[in-house]
Amino acid sequence: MTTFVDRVELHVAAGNGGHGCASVHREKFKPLGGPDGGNGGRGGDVILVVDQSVTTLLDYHHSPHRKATNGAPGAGDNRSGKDGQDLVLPVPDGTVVLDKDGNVLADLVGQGTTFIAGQGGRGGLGNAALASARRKAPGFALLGEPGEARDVVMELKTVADVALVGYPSAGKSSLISVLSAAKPKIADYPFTTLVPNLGVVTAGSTVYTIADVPGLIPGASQGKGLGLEFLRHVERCSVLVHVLDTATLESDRDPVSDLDIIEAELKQYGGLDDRPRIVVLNKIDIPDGQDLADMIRGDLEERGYQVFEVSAVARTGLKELSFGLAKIVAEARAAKPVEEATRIVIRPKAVDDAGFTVIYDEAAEVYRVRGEKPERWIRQTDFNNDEAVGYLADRLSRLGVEDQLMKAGARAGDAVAIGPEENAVVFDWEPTMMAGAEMLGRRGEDHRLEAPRPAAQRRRDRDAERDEAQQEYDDFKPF
Ligand SMILES: Nc1nc2c(ncn2[C@@H]2O[C@H](COP(=O)(O)OP(=O)(O)OP(=O)(O)O)[C@@H](O)[C@H]2O)c(=O)[nH]1
Ligand SMILES: [Mg+2]
Repeated sequence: MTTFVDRVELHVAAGNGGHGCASVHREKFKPLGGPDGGNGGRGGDVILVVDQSVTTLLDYHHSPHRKATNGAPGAGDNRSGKDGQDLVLPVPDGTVVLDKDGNVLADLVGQGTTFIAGQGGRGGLGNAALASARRKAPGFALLGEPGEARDVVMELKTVADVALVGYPSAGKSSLISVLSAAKPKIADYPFTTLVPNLGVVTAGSTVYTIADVPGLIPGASQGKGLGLEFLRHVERCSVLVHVLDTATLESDRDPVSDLDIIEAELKQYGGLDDRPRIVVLNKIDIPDGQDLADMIRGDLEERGYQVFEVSAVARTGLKELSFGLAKIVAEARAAKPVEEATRIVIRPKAVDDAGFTVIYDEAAEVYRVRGEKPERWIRQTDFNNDEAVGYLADRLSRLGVEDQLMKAGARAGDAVAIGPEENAVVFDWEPTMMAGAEMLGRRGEDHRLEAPRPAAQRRRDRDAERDEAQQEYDDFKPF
């Protein structure tokens, strides 16, 4: 059997951010100038976008690995690295994106609906951007962050107004080919259609889409034939059309029992009871077919079905059918809430951007720090560069990580791990004096015993205190 293409696994890798550059401005016969290392470029995102001209996931079946380009590293003379290019992947309307565990990440319906499947890494800052009054000439730059890499599963649930269901060879694809401009494959053997065909029908002022589904047989809902997989395409359609073959040569079949069997399969599959249905008796160009249609028509109408007699080959009854469907589609649309404008699906952030947690992991005897920022800063740090490591310690301290470690009971020399358990950076903790100074006040003094000081004196004291803390911090070599 031809490979199944409306469910594919896709491996996306967003681009890595470019590293920042550490460079010092040089000119002939001039003293060394300031830092002039540029920033690294951002890595490209991998973006899924609904494109209604795309109808299958076949492309992704053939090449399931997709990567966006990396950001370029920064360079001297304040030159920023170029951003990586986003990789835009067109997907059919109705593509559902799931993670490996089957959780729905995005349900992409409507032209232009967008989902960022892989986020590009940030570029690292160059030393020019890291310079400050305190750190006039940083001898380091930040590393670019790796782009997000992940595996997703994409499933297609065709979005059409009308779904044609029926036995193999009932003439579903033939009907689409004569009602619309679509040219699906038609043949006299069962299971000609392996993925749904979509056609656009214009009937008066109503334009609607019609899809066929691979032929169904008894037990389809249990996986017989092409099975249940394809019934998911029906889920998105608002009207169901039973296409019944009035001229089948199989002796054990007739249109009414075919209808009952397909209905039983739909029931088994579930969730389709509320969809309006009509019946199309096809192949009435064959004399026996017309006779049979005449015989059963009343029966079907009694059951409440609106019945259309057609021949896809002789092209009879098609106008009545297409206008009849237009009416039902218009009613179904009127009953549905107005369609939203193009949606952009944004994934919620797992962790609060500014937040972090510190917990003591007794089993491993380590303090664990988790949080978006601390983990990002770790990735950005070149651990071969002492200055870069000092900068990291400074950032962590300013975020309050050191304070929290102290509150959690950490002492100098304790193991601290930042990042996910399987991929953490572990180091022996040396509290920086910045954190210590804030926590404990000036050593050798007790604030409670202090006499009130004039404002100017307080300001001078505070400045001195800060300078002292800064000096201690500057002298201090963490890790
Ligand atoms: N005589 C006659 N033959 C028809 C008519 N409609 C379809 N057929 C023939 O029936 C056979 C099956 O038609 P398809 O349109 O491929 O049937 P299908 O329902 O799409 O079948 P699957 O894709 O296998 O489920 C083809 O040989 C068609 O030419 C019709 O109105 N009259
Ligand atoms: Mg077909």
